[in-house]
Amino acid sequence: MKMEKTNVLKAGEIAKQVKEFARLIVKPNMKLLEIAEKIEDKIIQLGAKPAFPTNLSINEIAAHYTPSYSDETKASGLLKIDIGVQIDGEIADTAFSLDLEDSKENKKLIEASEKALKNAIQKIKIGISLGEIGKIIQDSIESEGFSPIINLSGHEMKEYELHAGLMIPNIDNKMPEKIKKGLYAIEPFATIGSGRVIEGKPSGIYLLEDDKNVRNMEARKILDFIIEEYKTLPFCSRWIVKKFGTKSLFALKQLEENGNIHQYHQLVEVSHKKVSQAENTVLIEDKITVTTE
Ligand SMILES: [Co+2]
Repeated sequence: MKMEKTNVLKAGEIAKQVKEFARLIVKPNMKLLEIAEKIEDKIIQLGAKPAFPTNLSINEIAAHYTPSYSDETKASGLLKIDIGVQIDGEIADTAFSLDLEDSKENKKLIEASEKALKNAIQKIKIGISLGEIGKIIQDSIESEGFSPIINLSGHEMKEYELHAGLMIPNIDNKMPEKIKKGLYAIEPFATIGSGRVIEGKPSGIYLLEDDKNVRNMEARKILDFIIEEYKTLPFCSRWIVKKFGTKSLFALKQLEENGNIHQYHQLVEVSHKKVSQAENTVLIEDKITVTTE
């Protein structure tokens, strides 16, 4: 599938602006629901769409937390803000972490993932192996006294495909496969824990799996909306409730049971220790362009 470079760069520029906006507005004790809605409204205001529901994951939750429509959770601790922007399916994926409790340890963890991201981007180019990039990330995080999360990784992106093609490891997995031209998200995670995530509670984040028929009329209507509006990009129950009301929650359950949509789980650090994340999107051609910075 061809890539529209103009949209790739524009999505990146918007993601960068939204990240700056988020840094300004997020304060301790602000509701996650309000943060997610402000970020997603900003993306739309700037002329794009969310590429996935804004992830707002606190402390030991590494990823895949997005507020539900009635979520009362407040921002606290070590908060990771993972933002996706898309224009006609071309994606920018970027994340940063905030210390909301003035903790020295949080700040060091955040610095470690940021340093790993910076070092990986400095070295990435056509022909470098995946294992070599993983080694740079692992060494950067370990030299700060922390561990990378070994079962989370960066990823290639294609039109309407958030996770496509190559995976960019966060450890030296010795993978000899080489980076080629394309669009990649690099996302190191650092933790004081043992460095692995396991599945937690259902996240309310979904992906279209199969457009096969579903008997229930309401479910069919919602499935048609999902196909039209999100295509093969992730969406969440909060967005569906906003459009169709709370009665749509039952339809979502039916779609999941019928195999039309897949629900992700929250990803939690196995030893329940804090996790930081940093992420940018990089366009690899003969030259390297960080689209989200
Ligand atoms: Co990503």
